[in-house]
Amino acid sequence: MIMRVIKDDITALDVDIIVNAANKSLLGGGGVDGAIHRASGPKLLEECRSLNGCNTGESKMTDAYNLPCKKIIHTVGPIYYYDKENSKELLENCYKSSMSLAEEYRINNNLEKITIAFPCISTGVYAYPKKEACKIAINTIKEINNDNIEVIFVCFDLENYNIYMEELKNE
Ligand code: AR6
Repeated sequence: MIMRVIKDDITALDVDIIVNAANKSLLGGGGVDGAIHRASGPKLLEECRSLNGCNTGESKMTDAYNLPCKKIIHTVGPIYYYDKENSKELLENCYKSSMSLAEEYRINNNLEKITIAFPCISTGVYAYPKKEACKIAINTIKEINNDNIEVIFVCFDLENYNIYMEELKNE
């Protein structure tokens, strides 16, 4: 299981799949979602409109249009103060459902290995405590233990980057 962390803008990455921290409408928003829609272009919104939204913890895949990556997986993280005691399971489900879609993509395209890049889901507007969210991300990916998918955690802010560096040191 390869996991690593970088500090970067996820829209710039030339990987197989990037994950978007979207909302249930899948029709765009602020934060990483806004950045992805701006960089990908209007065709992304058009495709997203056809998906009829997405439940919290679930994921849907689209093309990447003007982005350098090949596909985008849109997942909906929990809203920490709204989803409350279900937040942990819902955040785990985001990583699980995204990894399932990524594995399906890998198999359908006869690829030996792929790389997926995750943002720090729910740790912005949705206010999930960063350290807890980081532990959930790492542990969920570790449990899935898929050697054919390289996972990159993409941190935009220095605080998340330092947390991930610290947590991954112990892996
Ligand atoms: N690349 C990588 N990470 C980024 C980027 C970027 N370009 N921009 C921000 N981040 P947020 P959420 C980081 O708020 O908490 C949207 O409006 C950011 O520093 O984007 O899941 C959606 O439409 C933070 O660590 O997502 C939803 O309504 C992380 O991405 C809502 O926000 C997540 O922050 C989702 O909230």
